Amino acid sequence: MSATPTSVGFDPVSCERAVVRGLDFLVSRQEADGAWRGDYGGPMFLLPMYVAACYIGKKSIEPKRKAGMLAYLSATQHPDGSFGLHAESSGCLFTTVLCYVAFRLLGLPADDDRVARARAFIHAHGTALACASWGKFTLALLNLYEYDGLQPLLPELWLLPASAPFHPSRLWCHSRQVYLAMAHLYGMKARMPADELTHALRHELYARPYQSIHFAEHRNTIAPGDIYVPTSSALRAVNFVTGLYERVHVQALRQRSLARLFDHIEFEDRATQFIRIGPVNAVFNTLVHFFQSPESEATARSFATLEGYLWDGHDGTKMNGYNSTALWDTAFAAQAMLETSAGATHRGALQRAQAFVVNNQVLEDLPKYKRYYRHPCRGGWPFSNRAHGWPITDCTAEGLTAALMLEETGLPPLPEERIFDAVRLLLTWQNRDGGWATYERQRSGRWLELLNPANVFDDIMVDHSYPECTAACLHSLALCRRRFAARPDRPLDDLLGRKAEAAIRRGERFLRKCQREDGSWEGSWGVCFTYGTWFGVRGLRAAGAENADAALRRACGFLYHHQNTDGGWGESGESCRERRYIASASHAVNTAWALLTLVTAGEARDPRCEAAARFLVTTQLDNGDWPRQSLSGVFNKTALINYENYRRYFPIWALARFAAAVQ
Ligand code: LAN
Repeated sequence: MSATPTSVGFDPVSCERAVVRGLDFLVSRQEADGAWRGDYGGPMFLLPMYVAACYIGKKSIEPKRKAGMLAYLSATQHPDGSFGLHAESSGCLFTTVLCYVAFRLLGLPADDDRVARARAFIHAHGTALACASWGKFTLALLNLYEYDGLQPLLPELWLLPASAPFHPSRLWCHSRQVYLAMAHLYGMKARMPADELTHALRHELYARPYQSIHFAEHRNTIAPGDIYVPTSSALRAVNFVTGLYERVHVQALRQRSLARLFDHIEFEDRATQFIRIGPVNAVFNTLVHFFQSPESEATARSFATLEGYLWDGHDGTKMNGYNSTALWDTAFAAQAMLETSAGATHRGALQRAQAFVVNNQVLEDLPKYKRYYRHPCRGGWPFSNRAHGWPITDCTAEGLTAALMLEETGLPPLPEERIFDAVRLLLTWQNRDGGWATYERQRSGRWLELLNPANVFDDIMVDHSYPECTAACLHSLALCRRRFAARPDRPLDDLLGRKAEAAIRRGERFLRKCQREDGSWEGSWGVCFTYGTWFGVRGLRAAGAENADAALRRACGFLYHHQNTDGGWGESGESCRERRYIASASHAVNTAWALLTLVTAGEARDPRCEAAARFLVTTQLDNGDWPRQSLSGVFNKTALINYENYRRYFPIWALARFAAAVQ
C-alpha cells in the first residue's frame, strides 16, 4: 500500500493513446440530443410480462418484433431448458414459466424443442404451481392460474390512515407502484377470457387437469430455486388475516378502495406522461386501464408508451429495466470526458451533453403531490429524462455534478436558481441517519422487510440510506459549495453555507459507519464491493478526508487484497446475492472502479495501479471500446442488469485520472 515509484516498463504513451481512442469511441456513441443510452436488459421477467400484456390487450406485435423477441428468449435459455432470474443465471421457475408462456404467445408450437425443454424443467420443478408470487399473478391475469391461489393483495389497505405503520405509502416507491396496480387488478379479479391457446397452456403448465387443482392449497407452494427471501412468520400471519378478510369483504368498501387506487394510478399516468416509474408498473397500469375500459384513450396511450421500453440489443429484442438510461449515462460520460483532453478535441460533444443535462432537470413540483405520497420534484434529475419525471437522489447529484463541471469549461451555465433548487431538494432528502435513500426519505423501519412477499427479491419494501446514493449527494454538495465559495462577490448563504456543510458532515458519518470491517462498502446497485467502495472513497474524499485517513487506507487494502494477478479485478454477480466478495476473471468495469478508487485515494504511484492501468490498456479493442463482459448492475440483491455504457466511460475515466496523477 505504500507509495512506491512507478516501475519501469510502463508506457504512458500507450495509456494516453487508449484514453484518446476510448474517448473517440465514446463520442461516436453519443446521440443527436446529446445523450448516451444503452441496452438495459438483464431481468428475465420483463419481456414475458410485456408479451402477456399485449396478448391480454389484443395488441398485435409486428412479425419482425416477434422474431427479435424469440431470438432474445432463445439466446437466454439455458441447456437445461430453464431461464434465470436474470440473463446470466439459470434455474428460476418464475422466469421459466413466464418465458415458456411468452414462447407460446409469440407463436411457437408446444412441440418446438425450446418449448419442450422449458416444459420439462417446469415439470421437474413443481409445475407453475410452484413459481414465485409475481409469476402466479401474471398467470392469473392470463387465466392460467386461479385467484384463490394467490395471497390477497387488499386494495382496502389504501383506505387506512397514512399514519398506520403498514400503510402502502411507506413502501419503497417501486414496490408501492407495482403493488398499487396489482391490488387494483386483484380487487377486480381481472383476467382475460380463456381461449384455445390458454386452454392448451393450462394443460401444458400443470401435471394434473386444471379443473382438478385446488389452487388455494398452493398459495405457499414455492420452488426452492425461487426462494431468496423465505416467507417470514409475520408475513404468514398477515396472509392468514388478509385471507380471512378477503372471504368476507364488503362490496361497497371494495368499490371505494378501487376508486381510490384508480385515482392514484391516474396520477402516476399524468406524472410520468404514461411512462410510469418502471417497467413492471408500466405493464400492470396498462392492464388496469385495459380491464377498466379497453377502448379508452388511456389504454391506447399506455400500450403505445410501453413500446418505449423495448430495445433491440445484440442478443435480440428485450424489455429494458427503465424507459432509458439517458441522464445517468450522460452525467457519467460527461464527467469521464472532463478528465481527458475532450475540452480541446470534443467541445461539441460536451456542449450537447450539457444541453441534455440542463434540459432534463425537473422544473416543477407535481400538483397535489402530497396527496399522492410523492416527495417534491423541483430541481431534481431522473435516471432517464424529464418526461419520466421521478427524480432520484443520486441522479440529481450526478446531474448537478455534471452540469457544474461542464460549466467550468466555459459552457453555458445552469441558471443559479436551478442550482439552488437542486441543492434544496438534496437537503430535503437526507435521512435521519445522515445518508440518502433512492427516491424518497426513509418512511418506515426496516422491520417492514419482514412482510416482503416477492420471494425472489430482497430489500424491496423500504427505501433506506445507501452508501452509493449518499456518496453521490455528498460529492455534488461539496462541489457546489466550492463553486460558490470561489466567488468573491457573494458570501455563501445559509443554504450552501451552514446547511450544506452540516449535511455533508452527517453524510460523512453515515459513510464511515457503513464501511465494513474489511475496508469495503457493499454496493446495492452495481456489482458489488468494487462499486460500493468506489462510491465510499469518492464520498469521503469529497467530504474532505485526507489520503492518510484510516478509512481510505482500509479501502485500498481491501482492493489490493482482491486484485487478480493480471492486474485487474473481477467480481462475480454472485457477490450481491451472497453479500461477500466472490472473485471472477478480471473485468474492465470492476477494474476501472478499483483503479479510480485507488487513484482518488492517492495510490497512483503504487505499481499495482500501474498493473491495473496496463490491464485496461491491453484489453481495449481496436475501435476504442472494451469487450462486453458479465453484467455490472444489480437491484434488490438478486437481479443483474446491463449497463452497456459502463465499459465505455469508466475505463477512460480511470486511465485519464491515473495518467494525470503519475505525470
Ligand atoms: C434502478 C435504476 C437506477 C438505479 C440507480 C440510480 C443507478 C441507483 O443508484 C439507485 C436505484 C435505481 C434508481 C434503480 C432501482 C431499481 C430499479 C428501478 C433499477 C435497477 C431499474 C429497474 C429496477 C426496478 C425495481 C425493476 C422492477 C422490479 C421491481 C422489484 C419493482
